[in-house]
Amino acid sequence: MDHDQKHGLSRRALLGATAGGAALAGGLGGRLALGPTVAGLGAAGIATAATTGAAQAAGFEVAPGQLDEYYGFWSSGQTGEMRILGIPSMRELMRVPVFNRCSATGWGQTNESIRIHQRTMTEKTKAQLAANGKKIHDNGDLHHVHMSYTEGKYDGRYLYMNDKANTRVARVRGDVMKCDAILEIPNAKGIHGMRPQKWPRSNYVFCNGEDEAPLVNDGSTMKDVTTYVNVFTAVDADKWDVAWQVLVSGNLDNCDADYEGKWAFSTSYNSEMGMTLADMTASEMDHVVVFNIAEIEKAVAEGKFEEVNGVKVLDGRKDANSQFTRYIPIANNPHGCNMAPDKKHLCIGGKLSPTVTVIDVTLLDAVFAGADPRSCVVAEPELGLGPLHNAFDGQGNVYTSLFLDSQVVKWNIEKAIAAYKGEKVDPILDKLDVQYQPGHLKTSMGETLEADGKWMVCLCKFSKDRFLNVGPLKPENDQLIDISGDKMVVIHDGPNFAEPHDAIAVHASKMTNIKSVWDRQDPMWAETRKQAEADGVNLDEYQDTVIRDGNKVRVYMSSQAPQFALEEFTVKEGDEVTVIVTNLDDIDDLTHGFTMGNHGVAMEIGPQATASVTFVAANAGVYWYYCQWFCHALHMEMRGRMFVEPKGA
Ligand code: K7E
Ligand code: CUA
Ligand code: CA
Repeated sequence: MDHDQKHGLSRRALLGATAGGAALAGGLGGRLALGPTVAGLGAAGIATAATTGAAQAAGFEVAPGQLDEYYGFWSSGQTGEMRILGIPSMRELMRVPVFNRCSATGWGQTNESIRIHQRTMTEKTKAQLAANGKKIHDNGDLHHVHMSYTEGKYDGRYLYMNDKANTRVARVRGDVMKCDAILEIPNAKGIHGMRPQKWPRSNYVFCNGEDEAPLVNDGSTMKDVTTYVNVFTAVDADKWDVAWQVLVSGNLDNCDADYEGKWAFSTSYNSEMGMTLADMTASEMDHVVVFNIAEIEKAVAEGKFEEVNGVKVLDGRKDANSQFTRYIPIANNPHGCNMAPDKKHLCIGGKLSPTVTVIDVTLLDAVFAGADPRSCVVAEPELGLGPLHNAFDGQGNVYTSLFLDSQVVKWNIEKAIAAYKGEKVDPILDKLDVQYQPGHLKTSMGETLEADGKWMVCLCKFSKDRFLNVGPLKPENDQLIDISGDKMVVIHDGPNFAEPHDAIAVHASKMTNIKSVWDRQDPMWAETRKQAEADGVNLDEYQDTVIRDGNKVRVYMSSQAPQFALEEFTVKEGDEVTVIVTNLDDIDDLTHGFTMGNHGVAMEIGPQATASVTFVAANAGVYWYYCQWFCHALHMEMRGRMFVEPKGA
């Protein structure tokens, strides 16, 4: 296989970076009690640099101490988090909680994370949550992760993701890999397909509402489906608010955007507006909706919208005959929607049809001018059973997952176009068995103008016999595939917990702004800082202050390995206690934690970070708190006592 050769150069470049990183760790290690161990690791890292040849012979394997060439950003489906894997090693590097409650980091429990959850929460949702004794939804169904773009290329600023379960989208910062914004989308139901704008930059994040419901969903109409609508939403990616919405005919499944900033596209599997499986699959044709961004922006600027729940809504349904949308007929129940990096071709997975429909987006102006909507279809190759998603190598080829055939098919766009014109050419170049039932597949940099055709990850829905049996619930199987040659080759099976739908592979060179230590002034805890100032506490210095404010108690304690500034504090039964911990350590990888025993309270405090958590001290007694992040040889000793005095004492 020519793979090793092809990857050799960049791998060596990466090794250089590793050696530098190891030297740095060794230097910092001296400041830790655990210094010798860290320094030892550093030496091992340098040693591997000499064994490059052996590592390359091992193919995809990234030897201990070496770094991956790509960051893989993975969705986790119903787990609700974003994951970071290395490609090609397929090692899991990090989990970033977003819609889920995280036991390790306190996400969903710290005041900082609850504020992010609540900032855009509607009053209705707040009331519904309160009725259930909750402050936030702590589950999500995160299908799609995409990175922000500048001129069709990844820019490393943000990752965007959807929550189908609770109709939300969220944003993760590219510098600290923490979620900094969640948005509950009004009017729409079940955000599924989601993509950032690619050109000129990601000003919008486009979001598909999958589920049909009355626009004013207050119980006044429920079973009359003629009152149901579906909503396409453009989120302002900078303000993190809804910019505008367009009502559409039929539901919305997956979406993508072009490389010119002119269009957005959504597949619809329920143009029938059916409420049963039989009704949803009744028609011969469904459609792809094309959104005309310029026309929509013009109408919004001219005030030609209706305001619904504080959002600017335009009517792009078929009957409205607007210039906002066009409906391109596609064989029944399409699914994937992927824009090729040739800037020209949009590929639609047929799902129930064995075809992928290729739309030439340069022909869409004519369609908006009145041409037959199907006139933009330039190819429709028959590829196999259950085509779902498409990925690209930047060389004119497409990789399509075949869910029912459990295969990936590699085919050529130009050949498919020639065949559509009647020429006798077979567009199919290769077929590969995968294990089993693939959904999304992702090529390295494949959703950008820098598609490089090196690797593909195929996210299989089933793993059956591929791993040791772990009970009725099996892992999924994310398979690494070498696409650098003519033939696709499965290189690695990657078990993964429920349930990655989608992923992107971003070259490590794009992630230049990742930090190892927080800025003291980070906006994440700006509000906590304000409270501290009001309390006369300086969060940049040693803190051991307890402030009583009626029955509210604020406990400020800084942490420096291996000690909390406070080794004890006293509150009264029934007090609402807020513990604010600032980690004054500024060493790479020196995270502390704060766990309050028997109170269901735990959080992460990264180097130079502040985190806070609020709970009620309900029962009198002695409670130990401790640092749950192994930070020092005396980490076990990093603990203290909370005394809860009986009421009236
Ligand atoms: Cu096909 Cu939600 Cu992208 Cu799953 S979707 S596979
Ligand atoms: Cu601090 Cu463990
Ligand atoms: Ca249908």
